[in-house]
Amino acid sequence: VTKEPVQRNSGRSRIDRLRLFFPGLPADALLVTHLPNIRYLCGFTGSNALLYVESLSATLFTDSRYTIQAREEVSDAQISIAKHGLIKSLGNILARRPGRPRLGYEPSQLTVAQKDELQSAAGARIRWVAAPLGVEKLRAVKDASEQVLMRDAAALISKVWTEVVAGIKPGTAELAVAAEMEYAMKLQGASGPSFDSIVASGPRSALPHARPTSKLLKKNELLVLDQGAILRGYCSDMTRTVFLGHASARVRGLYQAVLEAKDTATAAIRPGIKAGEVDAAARKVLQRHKLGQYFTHSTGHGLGIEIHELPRLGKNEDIMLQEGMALTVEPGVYIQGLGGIRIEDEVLVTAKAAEVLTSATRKFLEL
Ligand SMILES: [Mn+2]
Repeated sequence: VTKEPVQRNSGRSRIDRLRLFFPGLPADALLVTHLPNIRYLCGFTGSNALLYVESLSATLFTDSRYTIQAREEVSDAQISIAKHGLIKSLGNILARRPGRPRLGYEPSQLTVAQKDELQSAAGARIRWVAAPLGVEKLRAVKDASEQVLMRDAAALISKVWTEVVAGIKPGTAELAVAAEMEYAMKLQGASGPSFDSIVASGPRSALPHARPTSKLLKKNELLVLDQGAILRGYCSDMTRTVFLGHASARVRGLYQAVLEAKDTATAAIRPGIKAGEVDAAARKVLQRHKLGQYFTHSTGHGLGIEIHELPRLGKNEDIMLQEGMALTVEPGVYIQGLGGIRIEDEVLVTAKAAEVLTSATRKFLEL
């Protein structure tokens, strides 16, 4: 186990930056139950944990399977190994606090059962305060140590893709290509794929989120390959579309239009622009090519510890891009019967523009 120290930004720990949200909620403490948020805040990577953050201290609750691991991984929080359930342990602490503590919680993450259990363990004194997306907002902006991890994960998937694609031949099953891709990721040091790899050939490539099947790749088909790897806890995500055989002028034209949309949206990225404006830039290019109706999803999304994070690059999204955000840019067109084309790069928002992290060729490969 290698310890990834929790990075401090300008002297403030991540937990301290989270505490800055307390007055606005308002809350006296925050209960963090989403494991990626817990990992982000204190470094713990186990599968069972709660993080309780008060204004002067923080406690990670986990179980006895993680005694050693917690000691190795956790910074900025005390560790409590719960003997009779994590919620119960936290409830015992809350029951001893004076007054009626205002407890912030993650409404999209805390289950009704957890809420009920804590309520009964703490003697119904808790004042619940919904605290949506606080940690997620911090996570959207990657600090220097995270930027290194994002670059490395993107470099890994670029290398894996280039190697695996060199061996692709008609007669191979989509599932076999996905298996090759995910095997190669692990050989290169990834802990696994950041989502189930998409390998979609022929008419199936018109399904933006196709699952690979036992369908064999055939000559004269489009092939969409969308995959990412998790390296030291951080996700990558990249899509390329290739053709088996010689593509028609129409298919080449579609490819160039999608590439132009991706490049135009990427060029629009800088701090201060709204996420929706990046989406609009991609959409405008495809509309000019009379392909707007075939672009049926948003232009991209943030990523990091999770494959989908803030911000979303979608229509009318008002969130302002900031230096340090990691984003995908992935326009596509999907035409029933013919197939689909998507080209996806990952970028980091720098002081003035976008740094493209994924490096596999964007030339239209005809294999
Ligand atoms: Mn993506």
